[in-house]
Amino acid sequence: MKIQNPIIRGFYPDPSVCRANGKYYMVCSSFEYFPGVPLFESDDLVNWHQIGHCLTKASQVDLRQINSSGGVFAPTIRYHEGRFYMVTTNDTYHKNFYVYADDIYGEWSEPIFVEQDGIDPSLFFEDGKAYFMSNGSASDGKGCIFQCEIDIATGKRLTESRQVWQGSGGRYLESPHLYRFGDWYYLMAAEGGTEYGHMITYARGKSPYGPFEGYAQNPVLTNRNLGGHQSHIQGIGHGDLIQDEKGNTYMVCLGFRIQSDWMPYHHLGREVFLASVHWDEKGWFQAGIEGTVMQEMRIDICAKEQEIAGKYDVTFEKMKKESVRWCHLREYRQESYQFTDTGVKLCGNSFTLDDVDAPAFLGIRQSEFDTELEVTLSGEAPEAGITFYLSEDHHYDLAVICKNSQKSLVLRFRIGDAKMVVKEIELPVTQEKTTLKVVSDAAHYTFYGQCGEEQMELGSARTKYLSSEVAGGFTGVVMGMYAVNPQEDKGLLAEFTDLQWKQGI
Ligand code: 6LW
Repeated sequence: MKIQNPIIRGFYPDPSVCRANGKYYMVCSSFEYFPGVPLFESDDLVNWHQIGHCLTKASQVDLRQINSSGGVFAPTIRYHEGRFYMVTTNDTYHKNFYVYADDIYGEWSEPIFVEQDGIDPSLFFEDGKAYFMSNGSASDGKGCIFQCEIDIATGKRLTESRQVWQGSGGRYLESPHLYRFGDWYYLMAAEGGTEYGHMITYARGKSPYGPFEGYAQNPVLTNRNLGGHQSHIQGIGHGDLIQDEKGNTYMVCLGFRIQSDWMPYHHLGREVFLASVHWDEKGWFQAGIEGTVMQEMRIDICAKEQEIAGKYDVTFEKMKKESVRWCHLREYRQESYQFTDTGVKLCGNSFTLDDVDAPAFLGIRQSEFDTELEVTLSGEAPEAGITFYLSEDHHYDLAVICKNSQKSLVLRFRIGDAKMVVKEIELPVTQEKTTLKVVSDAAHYTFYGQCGEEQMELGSARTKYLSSEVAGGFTGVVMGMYAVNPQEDKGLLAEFTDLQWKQGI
């Protein structure tokens, strides 16, 4: 069938996938956002819906005051003897840990830490043994994959951490996953860095520790040689293999959509792509279309008609049913969010969007370039509004500020060290409600606000200043409703109603 990539759209990087009980489960990295590690379910690998998160309690992951793009890095999900395991790194503290759940819809365990350094940890189970691998540096300073056996009940290392593969020579060897297919063990990894040179490589050997022989045609999957009009999908890498019950093999991986030909910027984050895998008679595999990933691909897969996941309307009514999609910055402070029948009331604290902390922020990922958002804001919060947020240093805010009972409509851009108020308009004292509106395409956000009866265009900003190429980091744009309340006066609330965000219009 023909599928449309990405299969999960918006900021959901570093996918890992497993199969259990006739379904597929996928996890992605989440960095400073809480809850951590979004968890998806699928019947067919093509249509995915989010069912929750793996890290839902502060006791499982400490994200307090971590910089953006710190925190939860690439996770791996595996299913073994009736139990799901999710292993990841809190990069800010350089700690690898896993949590487990017997019921995929239930809560995950407290973290179990493993004393092996590196990022992108992964697990492989065989014959009563649990192998743990992550990336690291060899004694010569070059990247390599380390592996040890652990006691899966306690996380204790049972063997020394051994160097098992040094990759094919690309920089930033990461994302190792070990598999057994037939008589061979396959070690797959990413190289090149999660940028335009990103790629997936692999090697195979006769034992879980190798020695591993690299695939002669590495990289097995990359879009690094496709420029300009050849593909707007770039940065393909960091993948995981999965077999269906018939033994067909597929790969999920990350990639990103650049804005257009010759506009090598991406602001929607790294997203999830699907590619087919084909085996040759010697037991090596190829992936994708001649080793590349395209937006539209014919894949030999038996799936329901694809629902393009990013194309949905976000409304409060819809989000009541899909509340797993909301996210917060670093911490969830329950007292900050009061859901009502028609929307949400936010009680701000003293933190602003510029702080490396936990402002009142209710976010949802932007999943398409073309979007149209409208929301009505009322209440007496000192500052409240919506933000298109990449990091504490890069965000565009459209807000109502209330000072001495005088409300003003404010458009403010934060682009690194440049912080500017682009427009400030006093609102009539009789105006209780303000409609805020943002229209985006691949290149621009345009901001509108209501003053009296009039809806005014306040300004526009390029999307590229919220891209990883400009701002750095590993995240993508999240739209947040937020409030700031310097005196932390609990009576000063911001009420958001009538949210409508059409994506993929
Ligand atoms: C992740 C690494 C990577 O840990 O980016 O794309 C890092 N690959 O494997 C952060 O997502």
